[in-house]
Amino acid sequence: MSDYFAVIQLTPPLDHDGVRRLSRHSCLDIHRVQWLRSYVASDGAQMLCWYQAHDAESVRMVLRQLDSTETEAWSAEIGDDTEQAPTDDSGERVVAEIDLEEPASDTMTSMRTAIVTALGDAGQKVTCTFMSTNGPRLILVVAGQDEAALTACLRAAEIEPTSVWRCVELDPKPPRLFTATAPSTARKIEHDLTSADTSVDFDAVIIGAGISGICALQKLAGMGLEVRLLEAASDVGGVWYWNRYPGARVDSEIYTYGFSFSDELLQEWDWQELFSPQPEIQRYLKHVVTRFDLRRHMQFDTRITTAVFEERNGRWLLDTDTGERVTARYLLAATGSLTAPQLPDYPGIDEFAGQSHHTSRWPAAGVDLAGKRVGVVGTGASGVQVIQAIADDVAHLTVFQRTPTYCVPQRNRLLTDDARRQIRQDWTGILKACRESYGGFIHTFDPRSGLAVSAEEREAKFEELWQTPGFAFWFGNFADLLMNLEVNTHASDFVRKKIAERVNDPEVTRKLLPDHPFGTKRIPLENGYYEVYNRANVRLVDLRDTPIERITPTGIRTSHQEYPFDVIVYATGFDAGTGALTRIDIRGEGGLTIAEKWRDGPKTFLGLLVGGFPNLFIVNGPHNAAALCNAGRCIEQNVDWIACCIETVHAKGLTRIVPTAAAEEEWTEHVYDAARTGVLAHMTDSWFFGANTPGKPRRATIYAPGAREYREHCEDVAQTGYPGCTMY
Ligand code: NA7
Repeated sequence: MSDYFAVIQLTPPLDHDGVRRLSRHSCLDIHRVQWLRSYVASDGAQMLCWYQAHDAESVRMVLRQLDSTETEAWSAEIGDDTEQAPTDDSGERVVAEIDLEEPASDTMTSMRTAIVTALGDAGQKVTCTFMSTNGPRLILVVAGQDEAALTACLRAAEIEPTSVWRCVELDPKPPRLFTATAPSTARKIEHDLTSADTSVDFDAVIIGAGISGICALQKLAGMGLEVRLLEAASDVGGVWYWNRYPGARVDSEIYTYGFSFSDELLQEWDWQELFSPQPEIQRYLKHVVTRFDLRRHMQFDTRITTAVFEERNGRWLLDTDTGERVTARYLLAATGSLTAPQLPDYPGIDEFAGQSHHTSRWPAAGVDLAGKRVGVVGTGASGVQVIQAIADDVAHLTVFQRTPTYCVPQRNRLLTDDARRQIRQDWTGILKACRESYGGFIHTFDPRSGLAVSAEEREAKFEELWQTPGFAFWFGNFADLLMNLEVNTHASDFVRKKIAERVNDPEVTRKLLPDHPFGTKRIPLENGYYEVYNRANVRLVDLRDTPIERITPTGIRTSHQEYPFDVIVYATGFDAGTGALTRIDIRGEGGLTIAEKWRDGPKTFLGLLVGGFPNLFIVNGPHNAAALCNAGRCIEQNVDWIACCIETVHAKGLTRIVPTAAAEEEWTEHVYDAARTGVLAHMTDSWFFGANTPGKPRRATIYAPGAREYREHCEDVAQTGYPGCTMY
């Protein structure tokens, strides 16, 4: 991070509260720009701001976003030869802007020192200097309010200032943005729906206490909104609350996954493993809500059953399964994209007499699998984790596989003190790398084509990636891995070879070898998964050869035979992207439900807004890069954008935002077109295209161009005044 300053001409002049609001404006976060200080001219028409950011362009983008026209942003060196303002300081200042003829920075440094010394000798206390590193320009901030005296002193030192103006240094604490008075809990249903009451219980209600909900709550509450978070579960965690199955573990390098909004949090939380298990992540999330005092905004064991947008009042009316009703101006669905569990529709599924559990509804008390006959249906990311975790404990394990997948080694390890120290030291660079990458991960594509290198080099690269932890083989591979089928085939062959090397029985190997292009289905990360099939107590059933016909009271019957079980584990995934939302009765304008709206596939604007559903924001929903992203990183991007959007609506004195039909159509087509490019055009069956949910239209739920391109689209919309959205 470097320091930047900007001189902003205010049109129209803002009052001090307005400027303070800008100093904490959520749009700053979109570009990771931190406002440090501001000096506002007495006539309110001009201000000097000092920011920290990665580059001047980020600052310029923010300035454009804040409607601050006629602005300049300069990278600057902050002078260290100035005096601190006294603590009882009135904050009154005079700013002198000086355009110098000599751009060389060493000359400027000595000139600045000379000017500061001369002014000091003349009794002027320079509190701060900004020396532009892009041009011959110096800005001096001097305590007091005497413009004429400062000008005279400068002239005495043979310096002619370009302009001198009186100002006050503002304390950046923002006033409250919103004014709803929140009840301490949701209310029993009591509203008279026919009343014209436009008040709301809360500025915003968030559905879900997973990482999206916690992130959104921290952000919106920090902006001064009255926020209530409602969660069906009994505690925080979202997927990390529900996915308690043995072996559940994150697939992101954990230090890239946690929240980035607090340096203190980064410093004080010690991650234990490179890829944390579920309990550790849930502990972290509990720590975060306690640490930032967020629990007081949360209500658990409360499922929102109905959400109706009242057009007349411009508010969301929410009913819960506990018989309560709350109203809110904004509704944030932090419901997750892989959270609506899906059981297979096999006949007899309710007749099984033993225990059966979906991986994402695993009993909190655990399930004793020791010495049991266990069947696992499904070999996606969850199935792979549970299979490799339990194979040792159970008496016998039968895996029912419908489609073989490419798994790559996770290479998990314990994090040492040294590793944690290094991560903290590199933190800014790590975040930047994730921000610039395709999937928000630490891995970035090799810019070369897989065809631009020799076969030996390609193989060596594959081997290097294979040895690297995490998704390196997927998202650190050749740039055209997902665009060029020939490159992809080389990678697919490499992984198939690796699988074959690890499995002893050729017939089992045959069943395990995938035939779709690598990376067109979610790649599970594994720790010893393939070796499981060399065990005497493990058997693999290929459902393409012998499909399941029914679940019986004692087990699973395929077209070939019946398999008896004590426990059946359904690792059969989720109604992805849309399921969490369509399972709630959400009604927008004209009473249309979101399930009806999305009958032929999701339609969204940026995957964040939905036409006909004003003030509904979706975090990590369909058509949003977050689903195929390092969730922590992309969710923060989503939340920052939403916060900026809400704040912009509010700053305009308006209360509603909804995308236009044309903008929604355009984004939706863009998402679908993008999913038809490269190897994804094969549309391999998976949740990426809703193919795992019977009866669901085969439409992309993911945003194929990736997190970086997605972010750029979102930023572009915000910077250009939200074209495609109606604010009213
Ligand atoms: P996934 O990745 O959707 O995997 C589900 C698995 O279950 C997959 O192997 C499916 O086979 C299989 N499946 C689904 N329905 C059936 C039926 N009816 N019969 C047999 N097998 C079935 O879900 P996960 O929970 O593993 O992972 C979801 C995400 O969570 C993952 O992407 C990560 O982001 C975290 P298929 O391949 O469809 O033939």
